[in-house]
Amino acid sequence: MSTLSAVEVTLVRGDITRQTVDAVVNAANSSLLGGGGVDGAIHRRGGPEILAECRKLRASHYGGGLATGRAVATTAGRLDARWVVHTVGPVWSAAEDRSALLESCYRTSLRVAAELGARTVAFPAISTGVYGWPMDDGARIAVRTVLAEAAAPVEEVRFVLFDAAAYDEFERALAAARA
Ligand code: AR6
Repeated sequence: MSTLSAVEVTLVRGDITRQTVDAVVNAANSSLLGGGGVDGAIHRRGGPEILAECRKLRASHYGGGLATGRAVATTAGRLDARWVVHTVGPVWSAAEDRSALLESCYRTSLRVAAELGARTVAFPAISTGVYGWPMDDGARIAVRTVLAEAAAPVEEVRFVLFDAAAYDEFERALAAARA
């Protein structure tokens, strides 16, 4: 069992595409070819270089797309970051517990970022938008997984929350995890 990491976990309310970090995590879909929400914002602000690399990934190792819970990195284009780590969250289901897949998104994205040498990593609240995951549970899984898994060279994990409600849920989850 891992102890609480020395990695600093911070919360910011705002737009993930405005962050200065080494790696920005994208809540993508398995096509890797863009979409709405965070994905749309990252491609819009990051520019066509990101999509060009995603297309290359689809033409090589990821012909069938990126599986749910997995992660892969590309350039960050014009974002103030070195890499975008694309991950595919699970769609929320009331009938089936898909928490392990959401945990896997955070764990695998952290691993990919760490392998690249990232010291600062920004995450959105994966799956809590179009994919319908309840914010309280999504925040709990995000915080718990990052506290357990983040390790050197990562020094800071920053959750970038789009609105006050999301920020409050993450604040609650972080306080509960540290209690
Ligand atoms: N910065 C930070 N957070 C944001 C931003 C932003 N610029 N924009 C939205 N959010 P979503 P998902 C919040 O829908 O649920 C895409 O079409 C948003 O309020 O981006 O994993 C993909 O291509 C929510 O809390 O991702 C996939 O098809 C959270 O980020 C699908 O959506 C995640 O919302 C993925 O759905």
